[in-house]
Formats: sequence, C-alpha cells, structure tokens
Amino acid sequence: MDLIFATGNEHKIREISKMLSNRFNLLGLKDIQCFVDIPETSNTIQGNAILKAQYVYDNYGKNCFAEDTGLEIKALDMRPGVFSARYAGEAKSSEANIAKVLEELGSLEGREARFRTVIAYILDGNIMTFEGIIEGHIAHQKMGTDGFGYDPIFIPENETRTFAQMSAKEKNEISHRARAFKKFMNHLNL
Ligand code: ITT
Repeated sequence: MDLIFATGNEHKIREISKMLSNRFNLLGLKDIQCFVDIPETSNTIQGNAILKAQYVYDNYGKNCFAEDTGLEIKALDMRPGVFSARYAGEAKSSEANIAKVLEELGSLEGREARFRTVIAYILDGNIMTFEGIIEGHIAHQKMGTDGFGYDPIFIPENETRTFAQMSAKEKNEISHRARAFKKFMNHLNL
C-alpha cells in the first residue's frame, strides 16, 4: 500500500522508511510529481505540518502525512523553533544555521534544547496530529558527520555523543521523529 509523505527532504524519507513495515511503499513529493516548496507560513510547528499535508490533499486529492520539526533552545527563548529551516536565511543551509546557533550561544553553559516533531496525517479531509520530543543540549562545537540538519550539535539526554556521531539506527531508536511516528503508527494500529 502506498503511503505519501509530503516532504522534499530525502533525509526524513530515509529515516521514516527504516521505521516502516514493509507492507507500505513510502512515496515522497517527487514521487507524486510535486516539485513545489510548499509555503510554511504558520507560526507554529503543528501549523506548518498541517499546511504541508493539506497542500497535497487539496492539490493532488491524496491522503498523506507531513511533518515539521524544530530545534528549541532554552537560552535563545526557544529559537530557532518554527524557523529552524531558514534560521540563517532563505538558502536553508544547515552549515549556516548551525554557525548562527553556535555564535548566539557563545560559551554559555546552560545549553538545554529539544527537538520537536509534529506529524500531521490527513485522511479524507480529517486531520490528526502526533508529537514527538527529545530533550538534550547543544554542543560547544560540531561533532560527527552522520545525520543531517542540526544533528552535529545536538546531544540527546543520557548521551555524550551528538546525533551525528550515532548510527542511523541509534538515532531512530530515540529521536523526536521516531517518537512522533510511533504514535502515528499506533493510531493506524500497526
Ligand atoms: P520538508 O520538505 O519536510 O518541509 P525541511 O527540510 O524544510 O523539509 P522542516 O521545515 O521541518 O524540514 O525544517 C526543519 C529544520 O530542522 C531543517 O533545517 C532541518 O534540516 C532541521 N531538522 C529537521 N529534522 C532534523 C533532525 O532529525 N535532525 C537535525 N536537524 C533536523
């Protein structure tokens, strides 16, 4: 059975496909010939997840799910949060985003942070949302080369390594995305 994930982010698709039972065939936006960068104009993570799922439902008439993720840093008043993708500008550069966060935090010691993912699932026009959070803190410099986005600077709770120093399997066992996705799968009774 096809399951459409309304995302253009190949890293997200790779992570989710590893969590999915092989009864499903995961399709991204490209697979349904959608090459639009869906506008994310809401000021909440949940709102943007819903916008992405709703866009595909309205324009392609297909049930699907989407997700929005934000990194919330306590000392930065929960920024970048909903602005995580474009924190350092429209180019959506992870390098630049990380550099901006590290510069803003400086040598500050209180570096508590969390990743928050909200999955929005739209079925015949009805929307449901599922949230996943992982607490942790921000490293003083980039560490590791795996993962994507802010992974090189995020150290999850009870760990000394960043997500980028962990295997994909290790990240998938505890991540914000995995926690939201588990709730979604439970809802589908899978
Ligand atoms: P969509 O097509 O799904 O919107 P996107 O890359 O634009 O893909 P978001 O709008 O959710 O994704 O942007 C979230 C930002 O947070 C973006 O800079 C990502 O690189 C980053 N991010 C998302 N999930 C992450 C994860 O698991 N680890 C590290 N960074 C992540």
